[in-house]
Amino acid sequence: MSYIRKIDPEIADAIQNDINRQEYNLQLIASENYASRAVLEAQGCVMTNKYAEGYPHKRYYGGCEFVDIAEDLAIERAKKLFNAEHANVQPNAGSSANMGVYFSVIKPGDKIMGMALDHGGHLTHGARVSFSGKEYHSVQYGVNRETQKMDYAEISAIAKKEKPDMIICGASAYPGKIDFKIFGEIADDCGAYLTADVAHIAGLIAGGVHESSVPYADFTTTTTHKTLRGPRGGMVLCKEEHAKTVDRTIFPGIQGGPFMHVIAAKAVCFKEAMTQEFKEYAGQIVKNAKTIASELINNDFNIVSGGTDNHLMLVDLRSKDITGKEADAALQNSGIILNKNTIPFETQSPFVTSGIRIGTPSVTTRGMKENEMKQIADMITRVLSDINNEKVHEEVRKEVKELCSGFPVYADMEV
Ligand code: DSN
Repeated sequence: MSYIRKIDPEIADAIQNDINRQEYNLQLIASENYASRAVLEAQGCVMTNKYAEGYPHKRYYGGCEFVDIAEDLAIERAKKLFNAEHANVQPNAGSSANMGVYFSVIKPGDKIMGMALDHGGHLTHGARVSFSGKEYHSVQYGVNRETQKMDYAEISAIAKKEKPDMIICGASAYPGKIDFKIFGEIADDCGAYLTADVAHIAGLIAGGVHESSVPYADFTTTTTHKTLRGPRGGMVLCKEEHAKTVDRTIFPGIQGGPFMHVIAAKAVCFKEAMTQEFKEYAGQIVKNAKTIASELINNDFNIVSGGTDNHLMLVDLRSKDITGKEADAALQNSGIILNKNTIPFETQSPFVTSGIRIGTPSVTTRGMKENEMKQIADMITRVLSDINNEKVHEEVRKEVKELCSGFPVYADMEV
C-alpha cells in the first residue's frame, strides 16, 4: 500500500495504526471478523470506478462486461451456498437489505413484528428510532424472563393476536439457535411474510453448523462481513416469486449504482465459504464460544440463558456490581476489544448497560482454539475481578500481545 503513504501520510498512519490495533488486540466483537487477503484485494480493486446501474446484462451504462462476470459469479455462488432460488447481492448493508425486503411487499403503516432491541433484536426489526419503527406499525417480541430464550408459544400467541403483515426473526445478540421452521409455521398461521435476518449467523449456516432459514422464510437477509467473513455489505435471498419485486426495490427503489468492487469481493467470500476449511472454521467458532462461556460460568459469571449455541454470549454483570460500560472500558485498556450490550429486561441505558457481548469469529479466524479460549476467559476474569487495577490491565495487555503474536493475521501488512 505504498501509494497511500506517498499521497496521504495522515491516512496511511491511521490505517497502519488500525492494522496494528487489529493485529495485537483480541477482537471479541461478535459482528466483526478478519477478511481474507483475497477479499481485501477484490474490495480494493478498480471495479470501484465502474457505474453499473441495473443488473448483469441489463445495465444503463456501457463497459459492464467484466463487472457483469463478477456479479453473475456472486449471484450464482450465493444461490449455491445457501441453496436459494434467487439472490440480490447489491445491498450495501444489512439495513438496506432489510429495507429492500420490507419495501418490496408491505406498505407504510402495515404491521411488522420483530425481536426487541434490548432482547437481542436489531434496529431494523422495528425499533422506534429506525425507519422500521417509524414507517411501520411495529410490535415486538422478546425472550422469556426465566429461560432468557425465545418462547415460541408466546411468539405465536402475539402473532395470532396482532396479525402482523411481516414477521422478522434473527438477532444481533441472541446466543441460542433459532428455529426457522417454527417461525415459518407461525407466519403461515397468521398470513404474514417471514423475513429471516441471519446477518450474525450466515457463516454458521454456510458452514452447516446452524440450520438454514432459506427453506422456511420468504426472504433471508444478511450482511457478508460477520461470520461469513467477506467484505462489508448486504444481500437478499428469496423465493423466485419475489425475485422481480426485490430486484426492482433494491435498484432503482432504494439504491443507485451498485458497489461493483464489493460485489466482486462478495463473490470471493462465497467461494471461500464453500470450502471444507470454512466448514471447520464455522464449527470451531461455536466450540470456541462454548469454551469461553463455560470457563466464565466456572469463574462465577452469569451468562445470559446459561451458555451459547452460536458465536456469541452475553455476560450479565449485575451480580458483579459493574456496568457494561465500565467492563468494556477496562477490557479495552487491557487489549481486549468487545462491546457493552443490553441484556434482556435491561434497566440501564444503552450507553451504560448491564452486560457485555463476547464473540469468537475473529479469534477463530486467527486459528485460536479451546486452549487459547481458556486463556482469554482467564484474562477477562482477572480484569473484571479488579476493574480499576491498572497493574492488572498492564499485565493482561502484555499477555494479549504475546498471544496475538503467536496467531498472526495481518502482521506483514505495511502502509
Ligand atoms: N451492529 C451489528 C452488531 O454489532 O451486531 C449489527 O448490525
